[in-house]
Amino acid sequence: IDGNGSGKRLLTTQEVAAHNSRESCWIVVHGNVYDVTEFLDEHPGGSKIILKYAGKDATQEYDPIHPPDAITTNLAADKHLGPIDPSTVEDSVTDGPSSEEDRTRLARISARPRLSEILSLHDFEAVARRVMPEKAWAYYSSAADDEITHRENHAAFHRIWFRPRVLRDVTKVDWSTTILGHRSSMPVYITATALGKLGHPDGELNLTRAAARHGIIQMIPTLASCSFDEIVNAARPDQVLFFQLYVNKDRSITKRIVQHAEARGIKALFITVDAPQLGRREKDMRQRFEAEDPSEVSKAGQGNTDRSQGAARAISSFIDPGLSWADLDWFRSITKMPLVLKGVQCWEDALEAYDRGLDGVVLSNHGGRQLDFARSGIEVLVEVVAKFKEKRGVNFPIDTFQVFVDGGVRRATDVIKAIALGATAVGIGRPFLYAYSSYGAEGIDKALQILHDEFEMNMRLLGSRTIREIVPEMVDASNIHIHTVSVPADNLYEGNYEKLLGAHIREV
Ligand code: 173
Repeated sequence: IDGNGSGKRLLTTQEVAAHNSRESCWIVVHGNVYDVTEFLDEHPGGSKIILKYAGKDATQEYDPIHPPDAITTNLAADKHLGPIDPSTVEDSVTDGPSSEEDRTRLARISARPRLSEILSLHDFEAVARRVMPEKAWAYYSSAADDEITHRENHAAFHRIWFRPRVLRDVTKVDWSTTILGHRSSMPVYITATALGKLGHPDGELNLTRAAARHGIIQMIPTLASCSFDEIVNAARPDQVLFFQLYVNKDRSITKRIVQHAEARGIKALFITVDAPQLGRREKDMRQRFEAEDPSEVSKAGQGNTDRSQGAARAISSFIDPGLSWADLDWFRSITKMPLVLKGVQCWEDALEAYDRGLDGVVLSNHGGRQLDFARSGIEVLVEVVAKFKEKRGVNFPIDTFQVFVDGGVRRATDVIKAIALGATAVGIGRPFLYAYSSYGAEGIDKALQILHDEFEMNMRLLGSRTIREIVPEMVDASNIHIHTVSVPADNLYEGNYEKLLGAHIREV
């Protein structure tokens, strides 16, 4: 017995390495050794991924996709074998098996452009695609089916044009605003995205710290890589945070999560309503499939979890597809936080939310990751605003029911279009992930600085000195519902299509 406080003997790397098979499988996570032999077939992500690390340190693979305490709470205490003896740990163990890929990646990282060369949010995406771990890129960038909605989300902004005003003394312009009653330095919030550590070891904390530095609001995701408390602890005492909620089939778990969030000072609850089942993201699924070693598949193929759908689907099985309007009264009864529905996609549901006394909606299709051919949030905004006026005499923006949009936002002009049409603020997700995955904390600072610069210039050019002065008359969205222009190309279909050839005329 060593003096490590656990009452358990230190284990050596060599001892752990001997348990490297389906018959006896030990792994190391955060310096502790676990016997996962009997857990293999219960693992929601399948046994194969664990077996890849049998007898080795799995921390790097484990971290992005599990809450820090997942292994200690899911494994019986007698499977916690004790700490590893640090003096026996060599680099080769912690490096993990993907060092080949890591080496190529390091070379790419050193060849990435200087941050000063990055001029727009698009640039971060171009860099991220080259420097992120392949799996992370596949996961973040993927979208549902043919990714038509994913591309339409950005393309829809191309159908809105400006009607600027001139000669308005725009020496001073101010693009700060309030979101659900809280100050924000711009009409933008960091929306929830899962698995933040896939792109950078600090994961979501990159976003929390940047939100503090730049005076904007972060929406913490249910499926963050960092634990909820780690994120809240990283925030400044007065920092405003929202929380995105996936509703568990077990409502007592959801109740605990929601009430804990409220107790920790979270200012609004965004209930995700567009993901009763996770969409098929084929880029993500194919990447995993191709990375598989075919010999391992047959050896490990005894589990009954469907592993072909990637990690996201495996960890999302707790989400309740039975969630319905009838549940909303219950949410109202367990929390005083403002309730916002995230993922509303037509005026009928927005109006239902309004009539039921909710505090707002996010017009969103989940970054194109759910129902392909769902319309963009910005298009839905136009119909929501028109119908609220027609049916309830409401003129957005109003304080008592705020409308948000996310999806495809890359420029301050995209945000300004949404504000002009009646949105309170706009959510940005992927571009911030790409920024910190490519350049860490400095990357996200730069991304936010770019947005600020774009706001300043575009407000001057539009003739709006404040957010209130960005009015509907400043945009022409009359073509927003016309889908015959700028429909994105169907790349997969076109790639497979074989051209018809004319009659073959023989040379004479
Ligand atoms: O879009 C997503 O990938 C997402 O929301 C999610 C849901 C469950 C698990 C992981 C990610």
